Amino acid sequence: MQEKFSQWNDTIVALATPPGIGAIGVIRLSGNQSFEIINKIFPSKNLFLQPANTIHVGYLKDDNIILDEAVVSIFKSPASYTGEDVIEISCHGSPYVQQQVINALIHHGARLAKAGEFTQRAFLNGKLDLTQAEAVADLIASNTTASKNAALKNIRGGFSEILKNMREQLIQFSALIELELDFSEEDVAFADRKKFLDLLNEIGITVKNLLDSFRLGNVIKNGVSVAIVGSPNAGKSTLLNTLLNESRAIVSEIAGTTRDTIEEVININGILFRLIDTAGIREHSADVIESMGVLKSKEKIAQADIVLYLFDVNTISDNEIIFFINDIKKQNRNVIPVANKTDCSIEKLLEEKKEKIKDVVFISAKMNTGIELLKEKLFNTVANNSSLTENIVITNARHYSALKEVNLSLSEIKKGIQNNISGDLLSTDIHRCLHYLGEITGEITNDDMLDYIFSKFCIGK
Ligand SMILES: Nc1nc2c(ncn2[C@@H]2O[C@H](COP(=O)(O)OP(=O)(O)OP(=O)(O)O)[C@@H](O)[C@H]2O)c(=O)[nH]1
Ligand SMILES: [Mg+2]
Repeated sequence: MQEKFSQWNDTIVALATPPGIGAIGVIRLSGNQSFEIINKIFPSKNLFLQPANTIHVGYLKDDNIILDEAVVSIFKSPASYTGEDVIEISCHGSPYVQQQVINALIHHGARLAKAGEFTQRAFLNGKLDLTQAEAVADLIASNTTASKNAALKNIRGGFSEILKNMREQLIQFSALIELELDFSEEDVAFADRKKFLDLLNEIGITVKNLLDSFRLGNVIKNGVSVAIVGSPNAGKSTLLNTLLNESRAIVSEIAGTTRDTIEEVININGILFRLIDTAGIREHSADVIESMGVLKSKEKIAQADIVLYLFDVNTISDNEIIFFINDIKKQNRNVIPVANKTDCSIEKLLEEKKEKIKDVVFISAKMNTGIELLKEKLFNTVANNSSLTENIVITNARHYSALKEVNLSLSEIKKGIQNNISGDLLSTDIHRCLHYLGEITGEITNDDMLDYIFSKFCIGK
């Protein structure tokens, strides 16, 4: 065991907390010489002799000069984040002090860690698989409940567990088929083809669900862009302000107030929505700047995940509304029709609109009515509560593309069985599938890919 954890001769060091002034700063040290190095600057006791997972207060000294008074936590290999001997020094939060301590550690034999190197070592030491390591980066970058939960679930190994099960089941069959090859002259079948097909179908469903979850995964990770569009004066900027609960955009009774697009972010039930207020669209404007704004609005429609088509329910004709909605739908956009200014309309008109415009949401942006319903609608367009809390959601494009390959190779295997192909060809197909599954968890990988993945981490993680 010890052998495995000494594959690097160097000990790495980095600041684990963000650079800058803070209450404390944590410096992390990992490697074979961690204790030797810390002992050189922590004279009050020999930390190597202390039990694992304990903390110690004392002065950090170099050349008899006090650097800081710090708290030192010790973790012994293999029971640490990286699997190596790890020391975490919590010193005072002055960038100057931290730099001095890091310099002293380097002076005594440590080397500055590269981005993600601690986690890379954890992965290479078998402490986590690649999906878990990637989830660590996702967790650090998470900014909503949903993105945090998705990352945490993956760190705990939910996704890895599913992949591991698939791999094990496939390996079992693959072994039986290979056994048949050894007895090829006797024409025996150890692997029950019918059972294998059932298993492939079962795995296929799981893979499909994972692939389908990527759309939601993308939303969780990157947020949803929502363009608020409509005629001038419909109340788009008012709606943006109401949704944000602040006076962000200029509102006026002059048609053509908003010229450039304005983007702001809101969090609805743990999902980020990027709201984009656009210039009101009218086709014939003599104003050059307004026309440019209109062009930009159309561009935003093309880029948005969801289009909120807002109209003044009291002034616009049904034909105009339907024409606009169809126009957006033609661009394959998800559109939510929103009838505004219901505070100055009569009940009968609203009833009529409800009948004619499918799924219309009634609001008054100015009076703040119907806004909760609109938020609910936005949320439901991308997610429902159960899939956010219960299921494993794929948020990583690398996993997604490997799973697509898994899916393809599963179909190949199935086709092969149905066509009664020979055992060795079947075995090749199964190995291809296992290869892609292994790529996701990192069982099959190469240095370039690892360097690429870990370079996206921050220094000190
Ligand atoms: N009565 C009423 N007036 C509203 C409502 N929402 C907006 N208005 C008014 O409508 C006018 C236009 O509002 P804006 O939010 O500037 O409209 P806009 O769609 O952003 O307009 P442009 O930027 O010109 O395209 C302002 O005078 C608002 O106060 C509403 O729900 N009820
Ligand atoms: Mg506006």
